[in-house]
Amino acid sequence: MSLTLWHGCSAATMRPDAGRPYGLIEDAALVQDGPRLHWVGARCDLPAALLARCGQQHDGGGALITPGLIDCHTHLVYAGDRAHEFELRLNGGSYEEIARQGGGIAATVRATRGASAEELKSQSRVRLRQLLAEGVTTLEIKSGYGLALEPERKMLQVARELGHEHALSIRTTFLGAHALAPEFAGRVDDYIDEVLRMLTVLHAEGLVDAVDAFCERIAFSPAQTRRVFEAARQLGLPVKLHAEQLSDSGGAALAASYSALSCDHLEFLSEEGAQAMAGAGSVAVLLPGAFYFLRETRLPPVDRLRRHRVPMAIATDCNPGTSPCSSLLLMLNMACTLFRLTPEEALAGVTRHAAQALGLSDRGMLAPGLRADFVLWDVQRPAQLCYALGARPCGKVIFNGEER
Ligand code: DI6
Ligand code: FE
Repeated sequence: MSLTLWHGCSAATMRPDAGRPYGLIEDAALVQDGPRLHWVGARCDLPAALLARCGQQHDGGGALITPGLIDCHTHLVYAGDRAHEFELRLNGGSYEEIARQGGGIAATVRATRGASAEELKSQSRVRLRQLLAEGVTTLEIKSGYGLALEPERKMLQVARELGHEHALSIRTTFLGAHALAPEFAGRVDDYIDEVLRMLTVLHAEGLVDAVDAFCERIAFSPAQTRRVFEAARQLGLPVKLHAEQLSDSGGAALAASYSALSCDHLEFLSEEGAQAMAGAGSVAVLLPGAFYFLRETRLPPVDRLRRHRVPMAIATDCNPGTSPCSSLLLMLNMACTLFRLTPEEALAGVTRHAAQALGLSDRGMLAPGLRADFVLWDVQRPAQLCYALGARPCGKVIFNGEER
């Protein structure tokens, strides 16, 4: 089979071993063999024999090529929105009032339970397409607004179907332990029993790639989280955790003891937590959209993460309550402006490290043998992807070797 050459471009390979920021190659050539990259390097180093095998040749027109972007933490499948709560609060309404009117996560659970699978899919598709338009080629989607078997299954099925309808990869995460189901008020441990039952069923149906929980004073305790992780381990599923978002409950160290793929949020991460994550190889997923939208003041300990060499990923956390956001490029900017990541760290956070946060070793960089998922951007330098607000620099997107 003949190969395809891309030239007339620069390439941010994001390879850490390249010895240059972003693994940048100025005058680059990429050779793809169908769905895989075959050769990536400087155009002048492209072997003549390889060039001769390239049946198709594309001139990138000076584009910057990066790996396809990866949004590794979203709650993208949900029904309704919470704009009304947003408005109430800005008109002086209190949390109690909003809660009394049935607001918060409970409102989204009601809307999601009440929506048909088709309604849920069409509402979620709008957000998914916004991410697609920004060069996202891999997307994680969590359940957690069903909180009972049928609606959790519906959410995961919708997520899988969206993946089949669009040219991108979707990874599903079971987040039954997101909030207490209303039917279980006052009986949290009984709800965890139910979460374990749901997990077993949904895993058997092939709907679960990973397991997550919300470990926080307002959600589930470390002991309850541990029960969920034990069940995941029995099923051979990797775990992740919403940890240390509003307080330090030791969730990151607990997750690390289960070799978590990632710990997410982490504003209150301790020294011990960071150390445990480093030892376990867990990725720190930072979510600047939630930090911004909740007007948090406690920053995630980026220097601590750097010191312990914990890889940092960046994601949208797309959800109706705390991060109503479907722009990963905006998150790149916020990771830099709010969290003071360098543009190189931010870009690694939506490519190489985001792949690692999902346990995917076949993507996130431009290198031979990896998936041919890449984006041609209408920019000259990688930092421009982090710098501009509201720009639409995404040109061609190649997914699984084919133009999308
Ligand atoms: N942490 C959060 O901040 C969100 N979920 C989570 O685990 C809240 C989601 C919502 O309000 O709908
Ligand atoms: Fe989240």
